[in-house]
Amino acid sequence: PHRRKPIRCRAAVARRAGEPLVMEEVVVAPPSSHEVRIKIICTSLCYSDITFWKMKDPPGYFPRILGHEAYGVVESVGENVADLTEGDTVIPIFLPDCGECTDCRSKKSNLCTKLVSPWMHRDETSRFTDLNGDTVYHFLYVSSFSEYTVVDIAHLTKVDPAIPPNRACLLSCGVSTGVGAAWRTAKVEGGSSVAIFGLGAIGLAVAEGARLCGATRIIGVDVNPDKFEIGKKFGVTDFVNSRECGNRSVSQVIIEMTDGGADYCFECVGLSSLVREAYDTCRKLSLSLSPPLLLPGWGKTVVLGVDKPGSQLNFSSSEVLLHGKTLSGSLFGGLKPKSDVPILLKRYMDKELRLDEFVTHEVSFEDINKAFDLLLAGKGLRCVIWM
Ligand code: CXF
Ligand code: ZN
Repeated sequence: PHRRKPIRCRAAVARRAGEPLVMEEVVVAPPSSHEVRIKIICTSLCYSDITFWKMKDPPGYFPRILGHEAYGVVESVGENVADLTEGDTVIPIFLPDCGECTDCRSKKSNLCTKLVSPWMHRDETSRFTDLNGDTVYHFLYVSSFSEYTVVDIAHLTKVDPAIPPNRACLLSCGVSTGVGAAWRTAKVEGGSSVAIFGLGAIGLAVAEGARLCGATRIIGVDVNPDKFEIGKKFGVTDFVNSRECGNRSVSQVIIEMTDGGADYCFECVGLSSLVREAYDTCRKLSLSLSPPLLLPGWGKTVVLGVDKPGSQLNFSSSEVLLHGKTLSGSLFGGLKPKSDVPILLKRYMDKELRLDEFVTHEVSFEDINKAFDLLLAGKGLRCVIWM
């Protein structure tokens, strides 16, 4: 039976860019076709929430309900929903998996082509209104900073209810992105060497993924020396403090450590200059060999960080040709949300994948702005917000 009544509930609304979220009552419409209304149990803060909270350009799409890393229970379903029912436990994922488009049916990609506006639903309308009757916009198809939200079924992965909500929610974005980048995008093999630029939650999740793939050398690069101890929990074996390389570049230091460069490099900060450094760090053919064209290199660099819109990368065509390296992006770690995330959750339940160590803080919904303060101050990895 479809419950077709709007719900009034609490939401933390971003009224203006960069200003603290305001706890207010909103009205959440019933789910439309292909949609489900979910009760959020807990949500965590991902850096993209901060990026889009700060972002003044393009203007518009305020007020907005942020939040996209979460765990919830299906409260009601709309028309044309076959695989989900009331009471199902789910995690929302910003990347859709419609299962029908050419890309979803292909093994080559996780980039479903149903992705449209990051603020609105399939039909480009919002399910949220404030108490004045004005539209409140969605964010990344999820908007989990609300007690209830309406999410398209392409953005929901069903999860085993035995998994604790404050662990499952981590796989809704950040940890999946990092682990997936090593596992699915780079396809790190046993015995390989890895260099990770930036040991925040994403970089540490890359380390965890590389550890699970059997990498033997996992080199973390960060400006904060405390990150080495934290990184060791996730498999980091070596540490380079990028502020303490003297007159050498980070790439020179790591090329020496690895005798020619790391097999896989990951940029997890969001700086194009660091993408360049990562590319320079990955293994290439030695130009002293002759003739060089017959011995291609194999290093692969994966970009995970989100730099400012419009930032550019610079490569000469000859180096691209001669080095034989690969540079790749990775959205959601190359994971297919509906099929790969359950595999990772099972690996957590089997005590292979480490998730517990990512949760460094937990707060109640009223204190959501504290989670923002912590992440802005670079304190901790993930702060779980309980509704
Ligand atoms: C991001 C990835 C880059 C585009 C915006 C969303 N994903 C989640 O945090
Ligand atoms: Zn995210």
